[in-house]
Amino acid sequence: MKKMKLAITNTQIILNQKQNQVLVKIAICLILIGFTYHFYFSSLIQIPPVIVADDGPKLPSPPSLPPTVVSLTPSDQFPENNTGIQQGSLECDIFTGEWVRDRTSPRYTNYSCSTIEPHQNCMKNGRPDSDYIHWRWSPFDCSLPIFDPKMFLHYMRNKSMAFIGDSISRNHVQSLLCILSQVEEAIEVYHDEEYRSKRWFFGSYNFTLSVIWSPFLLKANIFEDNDGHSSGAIELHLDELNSVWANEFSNFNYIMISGGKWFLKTAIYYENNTIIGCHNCNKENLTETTFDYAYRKALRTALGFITNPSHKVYTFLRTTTPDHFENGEWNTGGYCNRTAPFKDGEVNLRDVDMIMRDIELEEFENAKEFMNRPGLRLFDTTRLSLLRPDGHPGPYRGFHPFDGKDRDVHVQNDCLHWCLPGPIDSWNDLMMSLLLHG
Ligand SMILES: *[C@@H]1O[C@H](CO)[C@@H](O)[C@H](O)[C@H]1NC(C)=O
Ligand SMILES: *[C@@H]1O[C@H](CO)[C@@H](O)[C@H](O)[C@H]1NC(C)=O
Ligand SMILES: *[C@@H]1O[C@H](CO)[C@@H](O)[C@H](O)[C@H]1NC(C)=O
Ligand SMILES: *[C@@H]1O[C@H](CO)[C@@H](O)[C@H](O)[C@H]1NC(C)=O
Ligand SMILES: *[C@@H]1O[C@H](CO)[C@@H](O)[C@H](O)[C@H]1NC(C)=O
Ligand SMILES: *[C@@H]1O[C@H](CO)[C@@H](O)[C@H](O)[C@H]1NC(C)=O
Ligand SMILES: CC(=O)N[C@H]1CO[C@H](CO)[C@@H](O)[C@@H]1O
Repeated sequence: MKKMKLAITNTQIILNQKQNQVLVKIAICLILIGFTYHFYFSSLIQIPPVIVADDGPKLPSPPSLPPTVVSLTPSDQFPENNTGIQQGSLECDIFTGEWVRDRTSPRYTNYSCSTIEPHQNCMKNGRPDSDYIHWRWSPFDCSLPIFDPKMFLHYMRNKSMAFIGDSISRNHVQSLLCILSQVEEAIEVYHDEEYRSKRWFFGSYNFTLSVIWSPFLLKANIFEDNDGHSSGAIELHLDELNSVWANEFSNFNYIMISGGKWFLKTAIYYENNTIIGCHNCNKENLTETTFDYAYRKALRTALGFITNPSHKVYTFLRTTTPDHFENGEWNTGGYCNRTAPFKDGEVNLRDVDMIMRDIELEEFENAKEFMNRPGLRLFDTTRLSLLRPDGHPGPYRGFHPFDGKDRDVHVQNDCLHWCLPGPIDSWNDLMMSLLLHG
């Protein structure tokens, strides 16, 4: 079979260039941008450099952080094994495998789950094919049980879990909510003004689930209005965390954090409150700095905080999510109309995703080395996601996009987020497996 490769195109997927009005409107809800509203919190809450909470600990400066030996008393142990659920070690690398046919009906539908956000509700939006729903991730060397919502909620009794990242994190949480709704309908107890951060409560289990929008994990000033129109480069503080999640960090038992595509944007980089460079600015007096520097620094700052011995939050670090735009990018007519998964070897990671994942792996290993306790896990979904070009909304991010229109009319495609139900549901199988066999 002929090797199919996704076009390796410009790594600058997200451009902050001024678009004409129409494109700007289209771009609002979009894709790589996720949500492009004014960054409400970080511009209001200024945190002093390095210190996150008023009474919080100083950020260590990895990688020179010395391995601090602390012995945990039993009550300090991770909360993962106080449920009586049998735990064991993973039998294999669950992230290496293939997508296999799954003829059982999907775990939820647009009927059974009422909380699917419109842009990911492909069924309701009229996507004509449904084959993409009938696959499940299967590791080569061991079996991966299907996520058991009852067991998960039992496990999470009296606990709190947060997903911290960009709109892909919200995509993941939605999948989890839909699956859990088979057992209990969560009550939404909080949302921010822009509906980017939300919190739900499962009353019968005293379980709190949050999603916190923090696409950089760092303190960032984002100058975009409600129409997604940028009036200036993002100001990114590479050595300061976004206080929205950092101040609340110790209230969580589990977190899933991730970085990603936002780091490709035009941004001015700060360290110690001083400009140290700029990505994509083309300004003479600013040193052009590549995004990988900022990405590495961001993960190092975040992981340095997380692995601080005074913290004991079980943490998943999710690797980057590849998109599947073909014959163009999100803003240049790219689309994703495949209807079946790739097989291993049929597709290669693009440069930008490879660079990001390599940084994630290196910083993860680096952080793990300095942490002398369990509770930091790599959630390495990059490659298994790469194999699913068929799982994106494409034009069906909108409601019946072609109704009353010529099929050739240009419709904005989303080849980054995932349809619900869809491939991202398997991420929960993987998460459960890691929780049980951590
Ligand atoms: C669910 O999707 C189907 C099309 O697959 C559509 O006919 C129906 O109206 C949708 N229902 C809801 C409640 O979204
Ligand atoms: C949950 O908390 C309640 C009240 O503190 C306690 O009675 C119960 O044993 C706890 N359950 C678990 C599984 O920790
Ligand atoms: C709910 O869980 C919290 C810990 O997250 C605990 O402090 C509280 O007592 C629990 N409440 C009940 C009613 O079990
Ligand atoms: C950070 O800046 C302050 C002055 O603003 C300076 O005193 C301090 O030495 C700087 N720290 C580092 C690590 O560069
Ligand atoms: C760069 O030059 C512009 C225009 O001269 C000026 O406004 C800005 O403050 C300069 N930035 C730095 C970091 O020197
Ligand atoms: C995808 O779209 C392209 C361009 O419109 C078309 O040539 C191709 O046949 C389509 N593929 C599928 C599987 O529909
Ligand atoms: C890893 C670990 O400590 N697992 C234990 C969790 O709790 C069950 C029941 O108490 C034990 O059997 C496991 O050994």
